[in-house]
Amino acid sequence: MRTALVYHEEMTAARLLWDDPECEIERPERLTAAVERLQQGGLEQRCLRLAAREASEAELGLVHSPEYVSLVRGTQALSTEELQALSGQYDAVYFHPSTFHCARLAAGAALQLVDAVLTGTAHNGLALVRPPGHHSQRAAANGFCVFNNVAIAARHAQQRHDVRRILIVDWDIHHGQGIQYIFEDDPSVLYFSWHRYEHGRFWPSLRESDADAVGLGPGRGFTVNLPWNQVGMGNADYMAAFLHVLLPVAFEVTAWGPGMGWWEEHGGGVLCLESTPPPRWSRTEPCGWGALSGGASFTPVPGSLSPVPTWPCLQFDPELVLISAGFDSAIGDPEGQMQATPECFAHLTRLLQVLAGGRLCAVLEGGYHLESLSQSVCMVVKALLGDPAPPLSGPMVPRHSALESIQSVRAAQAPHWTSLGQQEKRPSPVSPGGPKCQAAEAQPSAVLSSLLDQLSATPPVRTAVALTAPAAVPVLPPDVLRQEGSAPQEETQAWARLHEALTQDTAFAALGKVLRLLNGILEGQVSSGIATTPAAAPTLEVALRQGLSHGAQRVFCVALGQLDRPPDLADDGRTLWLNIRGKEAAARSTFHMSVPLPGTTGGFLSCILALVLPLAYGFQPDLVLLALGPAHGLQDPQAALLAALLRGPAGGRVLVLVGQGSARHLVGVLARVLHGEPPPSLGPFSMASPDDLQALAHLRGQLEAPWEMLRVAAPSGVP
Ligand code: Q9C
Ligand code: ZN
Repeated sequence: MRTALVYHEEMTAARLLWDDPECEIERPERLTAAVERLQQGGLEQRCLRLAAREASEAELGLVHSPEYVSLVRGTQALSTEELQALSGQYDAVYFHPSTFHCARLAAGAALQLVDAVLTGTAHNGLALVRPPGHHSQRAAANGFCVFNNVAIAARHAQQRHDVRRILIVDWDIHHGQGIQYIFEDDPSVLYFSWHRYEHGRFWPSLRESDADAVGLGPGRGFTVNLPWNQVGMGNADYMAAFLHVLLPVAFEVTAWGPGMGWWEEHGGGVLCLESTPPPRWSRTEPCGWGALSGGASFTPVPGSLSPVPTWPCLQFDPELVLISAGFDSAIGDPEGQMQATPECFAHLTRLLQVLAGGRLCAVLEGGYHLESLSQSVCMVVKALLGDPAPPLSGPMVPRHSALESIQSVRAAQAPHWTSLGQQEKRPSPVSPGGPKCQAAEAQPSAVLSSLLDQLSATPPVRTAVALTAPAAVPVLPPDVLRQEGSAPQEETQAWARLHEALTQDTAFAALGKVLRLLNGILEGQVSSGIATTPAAAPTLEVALRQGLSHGAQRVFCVALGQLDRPPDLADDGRTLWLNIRGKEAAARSTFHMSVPLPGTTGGFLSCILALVLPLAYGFQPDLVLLALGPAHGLQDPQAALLAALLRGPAGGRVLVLVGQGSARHLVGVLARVLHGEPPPSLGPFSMASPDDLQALAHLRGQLEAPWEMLRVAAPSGVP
């Protein structure tokens, strides 16, 4: 992955020239600390370094009024007293003689990043800038922000690169009301923000920061606000917000965009709406859930009923993802007062990397605790570079208040997004033992120092592939290791005794290679691997037992196709077994469940986001085994998405077993995503079927007491 890092030292010039406790946290050291840490961690050197340029006044004019731009230009010549007087006209703003230059560099850095990514010079990147941008409005500075860097970059991408659908993810802890105002009636930009809100008591204390602000006119549903009503939100809360709110919508928006005809779920059916972008909604009769499945191409007639409206150009990917990357949402920050640890930002980045073909541009916003900010920035850059993300620490139990927020935003957005539209049944009560204790307040200093070691601890080999049949050599990325060696003969023999099938020649040879690969993963020499085998079921069992006896505390087994859990395997909480296949959804125990493979792309996504990943992140495994057994039924892009996302929960330690009968092409596809490349698009969108959703709802009902990451609403009973 080529990752751009855009920066310019001159952005450290602006600083506060008078006493103002409100503004003093926005200091030049924010940038120097982050850059220094990137250098110390050897990360800066791995990036494509780009010096920021100034945005032109025409580019600033994509978002700001000419009068406002001239006003800011004029601040270059003002005295300190005049600067202070002007600053006082805005909320939480200071000007410095270098502010105009810095703010033009900040906007220019965002533009350069977008240009690099959209021309293919880089795959993704980060712009380290000040002043920040997301509070700034058409004709007003606000909250340390002068020009709206991310909004300008979004408009530029649309005008200069012909990109239409853009997702902006604002994980800064303040509401980027500036971005919201700029795009609130525009369905070509989906704006997601979470923010400290405390029922409106926290700055900027706006009514329109609440969950029921969903956008205006044609932009309804394209503003998604997730207000946090308590401080102390942590890793579990942030991950739940992405899995249960942002990603379902992000995957769905990519399917329905300007230029393509518009569809809206209504009372269990689908309405065909005006085509692009609709000046007003014109409604027709519902045509049923199946309306978006099937293969025929179709030209929408606004206001008409459409029989089989699957669209040949409907792709799952948005064309570009911009992150308003503020780190005042991280632990230790005086503004946010939240608990999320720096590695959480690697996981959030990883989740977004499966969108838009990996075209991800992060632009710094806030972040005022220098150590927390620097480590979080490093985590994002590591994730952008494709390195495995360190596992999340702390109990993965979302807070009650977080679940209330998630529930309210899902309810507010349900009319606009089919994947949030299915009303949840009453959430099940808290577990019999009483509510699990919430994450104890972690000490920022302890968390931040222990994390330092993890920055350098990356296995020397990222991906290794062990093949059985030399004839079946797939196309592999150049730096993927082709592993030829095997485990010692005696070790392989000992395990082969477990099953008759493993003593047979090719199965035995494959087992030796699998054991060698697995040992490499467990010992930290290799991050992830793929092995082919003619005997998937017994080989999976051996890999599992070997993992458990060689240091893994918990192993998550995701078994696709005909792969049953070994009956004599202890159900002691060290193995979580999820089978994806067959007819029925069943939780046989807390650690053994099965779900049918959904027949639609929408159903498949729901299965991953609402079931597989919440279980995986809740279990906190140190090894993931993904096995594609006989009749697994997965298409290559589905397998790739699953593998890409399963790199998250166990520090990148994933072993994929591919049974014989799967095309060799699949091995190449999997190797690329395990290596950090974005998965290919899932293809045409088709909505989840009622049966698929029913199966998920059934499992959620049975499992959300022990697996609280499955919850999308606060439990009834005890708060
Ligand atoms: N007394 C960014 O993080 N604080 N801006 C106001 C009210 C202003 C934050 C406190 C915080 C601005 C980009
Ligand atoms: Zn902020």
